Amino acid sequence: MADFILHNYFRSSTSYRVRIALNIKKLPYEYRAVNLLKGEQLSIGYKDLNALGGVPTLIHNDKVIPDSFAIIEYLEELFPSPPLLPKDSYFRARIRHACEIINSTAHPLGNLKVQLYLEKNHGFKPQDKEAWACHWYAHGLDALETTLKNFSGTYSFGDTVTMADLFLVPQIVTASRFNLDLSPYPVLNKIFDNCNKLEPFLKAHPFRQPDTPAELRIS
Ligand SMILES: N[C@@H](CCC(=O)N[C@@H](CS)C(=O)NCC(=O)O)C(=O)O
Repeated sequence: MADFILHNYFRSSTSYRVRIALNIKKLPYEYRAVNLLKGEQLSIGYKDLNALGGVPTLIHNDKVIPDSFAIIEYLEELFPSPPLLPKDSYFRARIRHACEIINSTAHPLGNLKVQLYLEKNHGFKPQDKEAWACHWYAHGLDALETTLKNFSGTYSFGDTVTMADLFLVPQIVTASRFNLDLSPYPVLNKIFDNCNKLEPFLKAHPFRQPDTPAELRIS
């Protein structure tokens, strides 16, 4: 059995964060697809691994680690090279704050379970769901644009990839899927383009995964 098994879904932005981290740290893993559209995240077997019924979940030598942030911090502690956080405590705090803007403000409100709830209980149509997601994604990305103006270089924090980039890139990909206008974010777009020149990011892209449907697949 592989040392690392990643339960994830090609299109999930939280899964995408972890795939980038594993690629940066050069840790091979077995890919186990959890099809969110079929509700596989809610099966009893999967919820034994991840009580919230979300992806990703990492299994490392039989140890179960749910949640992308917990997984990335775990990998960073066990495999500190190359680092995703600098040594300086102030910058570590600011990077975690940038991650949190996405992790707790932008991403959760566009999540599938939220969308389904709005559809079922409040009669949201596809265009209402898109407008809802875009509103909250913009709320997070506005704050991140303002924040990263002060810290970015080639990447979110200076010229070295950090954890913040692992959260930003998947969120931009998701926001563009929901047709959010990304033109107000020149700093974020610059970082996005620079990250997407790097192999660990390219390899982790949703359209290059084993469960990517044939019609979406890119080389
Ligand atoms: N904070 C969690 C969130 C996990 C999460 O919500 N993942 C989404 C996919 S991006 C999911 O599994 N959604 C399933 C659903 O909404 O039913 C993490 O970072 O891992």
